[in-house]
Amino acid sequence: MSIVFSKENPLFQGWGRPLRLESNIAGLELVSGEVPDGINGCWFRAGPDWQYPSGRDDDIFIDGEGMIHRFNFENGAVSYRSRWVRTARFEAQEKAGKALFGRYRNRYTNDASVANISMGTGNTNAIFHAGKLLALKEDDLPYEIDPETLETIGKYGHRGAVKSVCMSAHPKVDTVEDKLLTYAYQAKGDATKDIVYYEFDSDGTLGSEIWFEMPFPGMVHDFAITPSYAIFPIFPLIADLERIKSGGDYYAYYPDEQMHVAIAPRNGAAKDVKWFKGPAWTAGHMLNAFEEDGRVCLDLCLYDGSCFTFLKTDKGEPTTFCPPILSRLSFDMKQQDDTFDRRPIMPVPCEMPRTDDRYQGYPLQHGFMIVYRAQDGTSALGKVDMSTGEMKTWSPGPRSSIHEPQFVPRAPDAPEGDGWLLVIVNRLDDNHSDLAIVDATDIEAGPVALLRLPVRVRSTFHGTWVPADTLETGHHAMKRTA
Ligand code: V55
Ligand code: FE
Repeated sequence: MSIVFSKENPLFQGWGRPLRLESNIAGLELVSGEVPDGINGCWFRAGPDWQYPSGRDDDIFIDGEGMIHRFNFENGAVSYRSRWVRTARFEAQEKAGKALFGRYRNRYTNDASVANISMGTGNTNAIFHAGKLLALKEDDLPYEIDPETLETIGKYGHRGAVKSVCMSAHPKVDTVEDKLLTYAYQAKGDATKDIVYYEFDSDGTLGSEIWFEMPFPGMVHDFAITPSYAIFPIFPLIADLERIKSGGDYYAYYPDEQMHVAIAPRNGAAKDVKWFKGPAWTAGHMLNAFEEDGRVCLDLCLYDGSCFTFLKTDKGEPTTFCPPILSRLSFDMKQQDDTFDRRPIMPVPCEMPRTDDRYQGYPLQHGFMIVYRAQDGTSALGKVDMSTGEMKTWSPGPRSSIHEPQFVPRAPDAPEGDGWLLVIVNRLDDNHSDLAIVDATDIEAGPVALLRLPVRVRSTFHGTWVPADTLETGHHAMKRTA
């Protein structure tokens, strides 16, 4: 059987070339600087790769099989390991020696032999809670991964407590209270309107859940929390079963629909959910939310149209590129009507916003993100002052791009933003990646350490830092100082 990836699809060209490699590199080469003493633990990330070519030209980058990556920091040395997430889908294809699954989330394009196998890839995020490392994709339940070997243990439904068929890839792990705050959307299956919000205790026991319905089966890729509320932005990227059954795209962009924001009191019920509506804006990723004078503020990378140019409109027309602008939406929880305010925080387009996650839900001073330098695929690390919008950057050099940055606190009780940023740098012309460690309090100074991988780290989506003692005890023990 011949393995041929589409030459028509730019997805498989250049840096996107499938790598299909499980790595085990003990001791990364130090190019410059020194790995700081205080960084001990593991950085886990998830990303897509392609087990086999589907033979189609409509594959999209969010649909590759999951690869879990780990950088292990120990006594100033860093090792790297990557392993496939051995999902049911992966194993079925491995057995057949070829792709059996068709286009993104469209089960009607799958081989008949896998009609009852879920399409989850585990390619989007890796989180650690209650002693378990989980690989996530929003259309399936988590896969539990052995944090030591990165072998896949199996699908994980919180000991049967989870009634949704899937779980978001963007949970919030409260590393101070050691809780997992998460949700599922289209929670009863493809194109269903159900959302469920879950809170899990420090031992992984389900504490509370709130079920409610969306106005349409929209995309809710990420959400936000504050001490009192869970905030769900529901965008007019809508799944339509008729379109899906006819072999079309899972999602389309509906410019005549509205975005909706559902704000649920965390200790409340479905009847307490407050709804807001706005234009047909979209977003993938939230930076943070917080409460202020009876309002809820939500900071996110907002697009004035579709956030995915590979999607068409509901009428089958192409969607046009519009830049993601870090914006603040503000919701008056006492007001009677369903409107909200919007203002930009920073004018430079950015994505994959991250924070010092100990302070998720509280007003933040610092945001970290990828800023785009040009249309040639290069990018830089950005840091924004959330109150002034002032941006600082570190550029990794020519023909280079970065993955989503990861903040590591200098100590469990360090002030907000005091720590390091871990950044994977793609050397676009050199067929390898570097790992940069940047002091988060002075990113313009450049990396305090730069390490070199002998291989590419194919682009990853999201990940998590797990301190060594948390890996050992299974519990998060961070502190908030204010
Ligand atoms: C997104 C990403 C996904 C996905 C659906 O960024 C939405 C939004 C990485 O996979 O499956
Ligand atoms: Fe995401």
